[in-house]
Amino acid sequence: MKKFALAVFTFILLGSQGAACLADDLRPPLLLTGSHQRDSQDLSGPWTYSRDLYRTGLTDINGWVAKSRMQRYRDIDVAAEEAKGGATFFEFDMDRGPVMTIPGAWNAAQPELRYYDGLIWFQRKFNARELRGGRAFLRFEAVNYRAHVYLNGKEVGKHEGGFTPFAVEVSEALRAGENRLVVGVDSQHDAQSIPTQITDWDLYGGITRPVRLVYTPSTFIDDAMLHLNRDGSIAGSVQLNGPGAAGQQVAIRIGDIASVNVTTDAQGRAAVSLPAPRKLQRWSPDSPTLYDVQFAAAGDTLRDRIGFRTIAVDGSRILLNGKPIFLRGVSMHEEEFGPNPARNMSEQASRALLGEIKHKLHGNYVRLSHYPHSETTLRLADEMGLLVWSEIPVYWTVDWDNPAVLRKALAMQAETIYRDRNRASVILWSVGNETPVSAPRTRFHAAMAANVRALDPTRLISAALLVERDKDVTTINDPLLEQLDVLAVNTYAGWYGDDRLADLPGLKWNVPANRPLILSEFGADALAGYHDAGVKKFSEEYQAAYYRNTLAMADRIATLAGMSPWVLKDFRSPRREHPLLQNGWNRKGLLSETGARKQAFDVLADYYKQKN
Ligand code: GCB
Repeated sequence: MKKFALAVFTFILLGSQGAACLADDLRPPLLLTGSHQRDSQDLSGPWTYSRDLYRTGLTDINGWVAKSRMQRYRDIDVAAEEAKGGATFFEFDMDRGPVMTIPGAWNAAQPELRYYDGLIWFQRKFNARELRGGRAFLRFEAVNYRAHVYLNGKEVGKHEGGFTPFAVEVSEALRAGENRLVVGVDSQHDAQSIPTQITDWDLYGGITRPVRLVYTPSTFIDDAMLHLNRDGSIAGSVQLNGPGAAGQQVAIRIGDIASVNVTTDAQGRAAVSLPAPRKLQRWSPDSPTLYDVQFAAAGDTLRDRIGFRTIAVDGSRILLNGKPIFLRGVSMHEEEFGPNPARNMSEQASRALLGEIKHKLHGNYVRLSHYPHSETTLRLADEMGLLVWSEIPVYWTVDWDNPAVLRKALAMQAETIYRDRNRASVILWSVGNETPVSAPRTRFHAAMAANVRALDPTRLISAALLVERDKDVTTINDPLLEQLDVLAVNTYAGWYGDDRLADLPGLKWNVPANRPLILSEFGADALAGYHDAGVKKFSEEYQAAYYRNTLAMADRIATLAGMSPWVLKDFRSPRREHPLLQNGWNRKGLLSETGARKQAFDVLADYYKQKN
């Protein structure tokens, strides 16, 4: 009977696509949540590398080259070979290779790699200590787009997806003393990748976020989560990993205001539930209270800083801690810091960008587009008090009818949710951006929405939808609407197309009266420093006037619950090749690539100030 129920649920989830995946299947086998606080070694710093233009490390053409030279180099124990006086010449010899600083995209590292799109092998040597019964893991926060990981000549793992973390166990392959880690990074996207080859942002291939060697006891806490329920109770879960995972007592402490003990089941899992302590202060943008939370079990301790708040929808309003809130936000790409961005978000860079939103724009919300941003950014959003929209790059179009692609999307979504579900700042999981309506696409998104609801019923689901225009009336004609808690639309009237700016305030929105609506994007390009009294496109004056008129239009949408105009900062995009105005940059930033404020920045800041 249970099996039958499961099968029915799977069918509902995936409709005719037939692939069987449920939320539980999608739990990454290993999470190592909070590993930055664990006993670990940061492998940031100089790595050597070798380009592999013919992809020989991953290819065996018709068995002619049984093992390519790259593969031989990668799989050999170089140190042992040299010690016994063996081969010392390798064509892909990374001991002598050029050096790159990791984390960071290769595009910014060397001029010749600016537009390199393909495979690069990286090597890092490091010393490890003896494990003495403990275990060791490599945890990568992000590798764009595919990673092939080898330790001391042995393949230890691979991963697809450029923005989510993955961990591999290396207890067997690791040596006390020197180790050689080789990672093949393949930036090539295709029609079955997520996203596909064409987006409106730069490729940024490489090991773009930190890599750590993490040490744990033989049984350890792989993941632990707590949140505040809408009924006022605190709930959560703990997952242990290891031979002693079953039947363990887990002691949980929330600051000095609450503590509770639970016992794990046969799968090493325990549910947590307790009444919210009377002293509990709710997290909000105005008062982003975080508690030091500690989970202790089997000689292991996992720490996190967690905020407690509720998020809900009531008619057309979004309620934070039971009170209506208007989301005063902006969209942001991650990599855009400094004139030669390398998609390496240091805490300082992230703080600077979020600070612009919070303190200068008077915002309380950020759309982290179009993929999961770094853990650093999410933790800072918690700390600084910014609400977050999070999304995975199911962008424009993917191979909707392909079950393998759906599985990738669901896995990516699960990796994101498991990574960030302790972040109070995250209130919205988005399941797509501007995907043209069709039956297979709607089925795909519906499966994603069902997946999100199963993984995390405490947050709201949205998607940035396309709209239809008939004369001056805009409609959302999209069956996906039924699956969403919050409707969101991208609208570019006054920029793309022929609308006159003066007509924007008069545009009408035919949207459901009892659902909250967010303007997830609106924007216009401006080249910083280009002024034109005639208010020509690409001038700062045009962008500022566009904002004034679009905000006047927004004021007349009765169900509007927030907005995240496009975009905080100019960002690189290879499809933006106008030789004078763009030069490879999308110029819709309120800030230029060097951080200069354009006129529209003040227009939005003034608007948010009076809305605050
Ligand atoms: C959009 C996309 C965003 C683009 C933007 C633009 O609707 O969601 O990724 O960069 O428009 O500038 O056209």
